[in-house]
Amino acid sequence: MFDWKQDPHRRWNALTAEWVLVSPHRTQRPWLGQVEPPAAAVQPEYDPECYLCPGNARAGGVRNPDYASTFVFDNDFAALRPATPVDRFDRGGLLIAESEPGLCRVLCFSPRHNLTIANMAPADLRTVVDAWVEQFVEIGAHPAIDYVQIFENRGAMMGASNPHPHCQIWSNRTLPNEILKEQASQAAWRGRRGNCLLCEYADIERSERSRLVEENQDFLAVVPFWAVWPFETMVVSRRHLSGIDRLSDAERNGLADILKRVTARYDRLFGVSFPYTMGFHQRPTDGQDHPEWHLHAHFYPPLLRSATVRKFMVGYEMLATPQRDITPEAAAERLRAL
Ligand code: H2U
Ligand code: ZN
Repeated sequence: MFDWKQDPHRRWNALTAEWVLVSPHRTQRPWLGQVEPPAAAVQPEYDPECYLCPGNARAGGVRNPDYASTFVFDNDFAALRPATPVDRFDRGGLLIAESEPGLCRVLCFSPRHNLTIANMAPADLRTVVDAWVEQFVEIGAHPAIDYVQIFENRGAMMGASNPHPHCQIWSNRTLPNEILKEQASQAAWRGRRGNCLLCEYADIERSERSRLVEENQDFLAVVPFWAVWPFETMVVSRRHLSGIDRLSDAERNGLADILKRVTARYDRLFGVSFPYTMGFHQRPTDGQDHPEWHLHAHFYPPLLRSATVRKFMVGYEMLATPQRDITPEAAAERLRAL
């Protein structure tokens, strides 16, 4: 008989319409590969060298104000610029390029250089949620901007250039690849079933419970059935809403609460300030209603079996299909146990 806990199988990602290969029996294999250096020692509250700390000068020479809460500024090395003229290039339908206007910002979560989401007071984290909403609304209202991507790269292993807790906001004229995939799946589901894909998914997860990591009145956090990264999680709103701007006052607190709980569990997993890339997925800001969209956040942490052994997306995964060893259910169980 087939054993879903042991035998190789593939799982369908209903959000991106892609498969992931699951090979649980491989968790036994030995590791002689790369070991990451241990994470940097405890950070100070204020670092005179940090370009995000209050009062310090940034790379371009601008000095940060002596801010006391959140702080937003236009990225000094922005990947996208608002004034980019519209242009298009097409050579035989094979060489296609388009100019891409957009806007990039950096948002510091607090003046404290060492205060991560996992350790923030709920009221301060709520202020960060408010800032996310404000940025989403303000940037999304720009007629040339159809998508606002809010994301946090946490930890040197994820390429974060600075340990000072902050996120980035990249926004642009067209829909990014991941958004296009999720948009297509959610719209198709709504067209076929007249219902929301993630509402139905959340119902299944809440009744099965095997992949549930955290839950409060407004949100749940699961290791998705189709997770690729070993300890990947998805935070989903319980109510059907298309974006963070539709959160009620209580739900904003609920979001702060679940993010703190999830990141605190991550930190406890391997006893380090856990690295990850996190970001929100929500409706495009193209002026349409987008009832198919259901607000959620993805956490993609790179760590595999300890603070120093990471998963590499290479080989078969680059050339064929992503693969994981530990099952999502086993990962959820480990995160729940902490
Ligand atoms: P990470 O989130 O990957 O750490 O990147 C931080 C961003 O901060 C990065 O996009 C910007 C970089 O361009 N930055 C500034 O805008 N000003 C600076 O003085 C240094 C870094
Ligand atoms: Zn700092």
